[in-house]
Amino acid sequence: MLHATKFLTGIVLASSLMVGAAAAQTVLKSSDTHPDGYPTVEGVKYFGELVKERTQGRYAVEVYHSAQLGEEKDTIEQVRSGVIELNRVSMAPFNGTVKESIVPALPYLFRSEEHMHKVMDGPIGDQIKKAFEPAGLVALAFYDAGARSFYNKTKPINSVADMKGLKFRVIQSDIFVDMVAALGANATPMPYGEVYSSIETGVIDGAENNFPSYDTAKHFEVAKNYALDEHTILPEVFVMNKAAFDKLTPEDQEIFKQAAKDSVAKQRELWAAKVAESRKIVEAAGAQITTPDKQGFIEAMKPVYEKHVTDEVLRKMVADVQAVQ
Ligand code: GTR
Repeated sequence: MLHATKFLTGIVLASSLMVGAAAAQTVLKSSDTHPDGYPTVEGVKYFGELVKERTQGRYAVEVYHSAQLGEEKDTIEQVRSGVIELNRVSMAPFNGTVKESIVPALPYLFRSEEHMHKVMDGPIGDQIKKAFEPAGLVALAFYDAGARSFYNKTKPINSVADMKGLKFRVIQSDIFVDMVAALGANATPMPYGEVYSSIETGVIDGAENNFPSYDTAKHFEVAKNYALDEHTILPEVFVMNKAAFDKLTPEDQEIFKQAAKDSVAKQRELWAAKVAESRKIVEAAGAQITTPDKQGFIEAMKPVYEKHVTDEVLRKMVADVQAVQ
């Protein structure tokens, strides 16, 4: 009996040591404004799986989706200060702090998603990644977010003239405020989570986003007129707190970078499928999609370049992007 108890105690002790070893795993927190299943959430989850596998379980990633940790601007502060280690956000909220992030946000700079991929996967993308470091961040990857377009509850948009006087929520960046002003409309930057009720109550007429956001945030329920003006093809950025990254061994840093790179391919695949699915969902729910004359939008938004492309570094970057075939 005594022996049996000793034996059992031994097993309990051994298993609690194993639990102890598992608990030594470092769990990294990552934020995302989108719901579970959204391509960015799944991209980061995939990154986490690869990191876990390739570090033999020493690191794991927990994704806090659906803005559980707060709105994008707040979570950017959290990842910069190290409260959380990872974050997947749009690049637009960085426009005021990371100068080079302005370039991919410029209206109609990218000719297509293919062009954007070529630029962001090449030396200009690396230059933009590097520019996040002084902000205390390592940009691990750029993810797809398709093209942003305007939608509103008031009327269908077929030309720039139709935009006049409408009130739009824009993502939190001065460039977007100026884009809307250039079209003769009014812009209000506000957190993503406030958009639905602001449209519903008439504080604003609409907003601007891609099909998957328009769909999953249910904005199509309150703003039925979606105009495919496609003013920016702005990618998302997946960032890591720099101090947390610097603490990794060089081997682990490579594992993280490679896992991020591998997650890009996965996210792009999921993205393409989601765009098609979301378009179907919103159309079935009664969204009216118009295809306005893009040339008018391109011409009207030219002053945005004069105002925001203000130095040699940015001018060269814009020219470099345009030169990528
Ligand atoms: C989405 C983007 C989000 C968020 C949102 C917004 O397209 O994926 O990260 O930035 O737009 O408009 O706030």
